[in-house]
Amino acid sequence: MAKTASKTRTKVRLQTERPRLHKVILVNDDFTPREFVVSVLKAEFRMNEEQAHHVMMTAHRRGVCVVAVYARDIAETKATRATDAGRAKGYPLLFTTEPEE
Ligand code: TYC
Repeated sequence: MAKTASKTRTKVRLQTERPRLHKVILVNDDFTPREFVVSVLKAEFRMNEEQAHHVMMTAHRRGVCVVAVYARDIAETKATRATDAGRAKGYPLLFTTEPEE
């Protein structure tokens, strides 16, 4: 019986890959008051009034705006907290996350 040649190849990774960062994305809607969106951005993402207003207006005009990037668990926690702040007031305010390329 012929012997089957078998070689094990081990791929050596020289560096540990960094975990991908995740974007927090603000989604526009027709109901949440602008000032409330600004207040959530200031409270949850440590923005000043000017930065928060700019991000809110970008989402308002374009439909979405990237708010910030974080490690995945931090991005998800902040998006959930910010979305919950709107829900607590009965607003459909939505923050989502997605991995960076
Ligand atoms: N479009 C809302 C309004 O006119 C304001 C708003 C902006 C809501 C951005 C959500 O992500 C948002 N009241």
